[in-house]
Order: sequence, then C-alpha cells, then structure tokens
Amino acid sequence: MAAVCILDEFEVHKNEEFLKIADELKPELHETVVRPQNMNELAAKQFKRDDQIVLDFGNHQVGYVTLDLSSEGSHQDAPAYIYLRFAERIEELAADPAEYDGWISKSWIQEEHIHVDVLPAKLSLPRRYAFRYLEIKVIDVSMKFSVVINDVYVRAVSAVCQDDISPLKVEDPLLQKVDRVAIRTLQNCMQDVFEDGPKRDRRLWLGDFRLQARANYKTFKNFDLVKRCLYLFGGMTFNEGKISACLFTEPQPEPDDTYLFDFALLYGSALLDYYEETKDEDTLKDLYPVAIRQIEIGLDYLTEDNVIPDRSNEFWCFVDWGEGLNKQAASLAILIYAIRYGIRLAKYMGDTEHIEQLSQKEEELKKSAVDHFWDEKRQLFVSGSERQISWATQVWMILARVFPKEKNRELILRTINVNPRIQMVTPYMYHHYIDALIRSDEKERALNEIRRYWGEMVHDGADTFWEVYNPYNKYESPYGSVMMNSFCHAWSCTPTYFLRKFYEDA
Ligand code: RAM
Repeated sequence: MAAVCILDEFEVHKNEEFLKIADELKPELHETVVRPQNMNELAAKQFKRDDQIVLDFGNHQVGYVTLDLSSEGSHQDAPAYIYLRFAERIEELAADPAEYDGWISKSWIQEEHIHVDVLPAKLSLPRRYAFRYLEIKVIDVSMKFSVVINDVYVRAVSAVCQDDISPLKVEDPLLQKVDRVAIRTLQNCMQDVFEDGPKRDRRLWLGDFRLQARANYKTFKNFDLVKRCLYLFGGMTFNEGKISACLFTEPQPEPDDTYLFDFALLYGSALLDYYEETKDEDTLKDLYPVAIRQIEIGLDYLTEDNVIPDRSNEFWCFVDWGEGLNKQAASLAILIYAIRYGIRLAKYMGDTEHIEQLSQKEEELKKSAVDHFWDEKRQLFVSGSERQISWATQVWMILARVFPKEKNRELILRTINVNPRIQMVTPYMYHHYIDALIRSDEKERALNEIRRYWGEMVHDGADTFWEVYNPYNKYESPYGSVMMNSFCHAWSCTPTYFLRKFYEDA
C-alpha cells in the first residue's frame, strides 16, 4: 500500500488507498461564459501599431480566454504581433513586468506575446488566467492591414456556483458587500482542489485550506472537496510522517518539499471541523492517525525546557508574512492549540491514552508559555531572544487559551491599545485575530475590525480579497513587488464564515 520514492533527503510515502479516495472525489467544474462589459468599444476599433484597449469583465474571473480575430485592409502581409496582459486589479496594469526583481518567479505575471501568422483566427489560450481586466495591445501589424477583434470571452470555471448562496441577512450594506466579495474569493479558489490563489500559487496550501473549508461550511457546503483535500494531505506524507505545507495535483498528486510547523499542526483542526460538520466516521478513522502524528512530530521539537527553539523569522513556521516577525512564542502557542484539537479528536475516537497524554502535555506547555514568554511588567507576551512584542504572538497565546477568558480579554484590549510595531499583514493572521476577539467575548469589536480591515479592501476596490493587506502599508509585499501579490486569495475569504455564524446561526 505505502509506496516510497526517494528524492534526496525528501522521502515521500504515498498511501495509494487514500489517494484513490481523493481521486474519486475530483470535482466536475461548472463553466460560465463571460464577455467584457465594454464590447461596444471593442467593436468600433481597428488596431494598428501600438493600439491598445483594456477590457473589463465586470468581476473577478478564473478561466480560459478565447479571442476571435480578423484583419481589415490589404491581404495580411506580416504576422500580427499581439501583447496580452491579465490583471486582477486595474492598478496592476500600471506596473512594468520588466522591472520585477523579486525572489519568486516572474513567470507568474500573466502576460503573453503572441504572433498570429494567419488571420482570421480563433485564439484559444491554453493557460487559465485569474483576472478582471484584460489589456490587449497590438505591438505591430504592417502598414497595409489592421487587426479587428470580433469577440473575446472567458470560460469561467469553478467547482461551485455563487448563485446557490443567498445574500447575508444583515442590514449593514458594507458587511453585505464584504460577505459577497468573500464568497466570490472562495468560489474562484475552489477548483480541482481548494487553491490558495488562482493567479498564484494555484495549489493546495494546508493553512489556507483550513480556513477555506470553514467558509465553505457556511456557504457552498461542498463537503466532498474538503474530504478530497484531507485525503490528499493524509495520503502523501514525508520523512517521519510529516504533512507537506502544500501540494501539487498536476501532472499527478505530489507533495511539495516544504514543511511548515504550524500548517502541519493545524491539520487536526481541519479534520475536526470536517468531522463535526459531516459526522463522517470513516474519514475520521482513516485520518486521525495522521493528525495525531503531526502533534507528536511537533512535540519532538520541544527542548528540555518545553519550548520550541528560536528560529527567528525563518520560513519553518509560517504565522504571518510580517517583516522581522519572531515566531518562537507563537509556534509554542500553535502547538498548544493543536493539542487541544487533538484531544477533541481523541475523544471522538475514544482514544483514552491520547486524551490523557495530550491533556497532561497541554497543561505543561501552558505553564511553560507563561514562564518563558509572559512579561509581567509589560503585561504582554514576548518572543525570541530579543523579547519581541508582536500582534501575532498575543493572538496565538489567546487562541491557545494559556490564560482564562477574562485575562485573555484584557490581553487583547491591551494589545489594541499598545498597537505593537510588528503588525499583522495578511488576512490569514487577521482571521486569527478576529477569532481571538470572539473567543474573548468581544463580538462587536470583531465586527468593527471586519468592517475596518476587509471593508477597507472593499473601499480600495476589491472584487475578491487579497493575499496581503497591511492598512499601514498598502504596498506591502513578501515578494519584492505588489505586482506579484495575489488579489484573490483563499485565506482572506473568512469574513463570510464569521458573519454567517453571527447572523444566521445565532
Ligand atoms: C504563500 C501563499 C500561500 C501561503 C504560503 C505560506 O506562498 O500565499 O497562500 O499559504 O505563502
């Protein structure tokens, strides 16, 4: 059953049975044909050298584009040389791709240079794009003919259909809009798997997936896609049983050789959420050992003092993209959080041995968190040898329930008041902040923060929510340029989860 393939030191264990279950749950994608809103402008144009147009498809789309082209004038005596650029936000078109010099591949920039030797032609582009705007520029024709664009459309694809979701029952128009944009974000990321972003990285990331699944339970309720992803992660572990931080599905399922301590630990939380939604015992039984293994691996990293060693801001534990964020204290908090979910899973499984072991460990680690990281004078948690104070550390300590509720409430209010310099920069981290507020009985404040953060993105023109958004620095990018940021990013879709919980489950 378990096949092993060796890639240097990265040893992948595939559980073919699990992968078969995942494969059988592969979704059929819904297709919708969408045309630009400014077709009239297009119809009136004949394109000569350097002529261009920006088409607006009215909303964020993910799909396959076709252009129907012909020529006007004398017989086509040279290739038509055409440039296409796809953008999720109109602002992206102002940035020059040639200037990108960051650390991730330029190949993510959605642009094409195409020669068309014979017109008329139907140009069906093989790539899938994520965009609202399409810039078409004719780089050159000849003096004797021009290009005419008769038709342009996208076959938009998704595993789900937004029409199936009724509007949020709330008076506040901003929250209604936030909910709609969140659902669009989720829909466009729900493809063959829960992708992190349909522009980039277009793959299944564990941390993103856990949040998408939560939003999906309140909206599309596509349980099969969640189950498929749980089995994909569980079916491809590496080395001592670690789950990869992300995985690829093409040309065949393959885990990435990246381990993220926090993402792997959060697998158990995703499994528990799924079980509580579906009561699918078989899946719980199959995948429970995988979830418990992640906690055991996490515990192996503890030092004799019961802390996780300080690896500063290394990409070993994700937490957030904040510049200079020290992750030592947060990684311990996430381990405690994961243990609590592990205990809940163990209870469903009737696994008394793990209930006892993990409960004891939970108490030890809570004590360790206070002993090592609580700064009595400042009344905040610190992290790392420099005793850094960040938002992320406070939020994760609250979610770990290191303190009782009332003290957690004081802590979150103090954090808001102090406003630590190391900010939260991703909607992923903001999700956990909102969660911490709710768990501290600060529901109204949580709603206001949703208005302030996601609402501000709406004011900044979001059709779908973004990968990175720092209200204090709107040009923040982990990749050296906002051009590379994804503007339809799964981990930002969770306002719909919170809002529907507040207004519809209450
Ligand atoms: C980026 C992506 C992805 C995220 C990882 C940690 O590459 O944005 O969504 O999960 O970082």
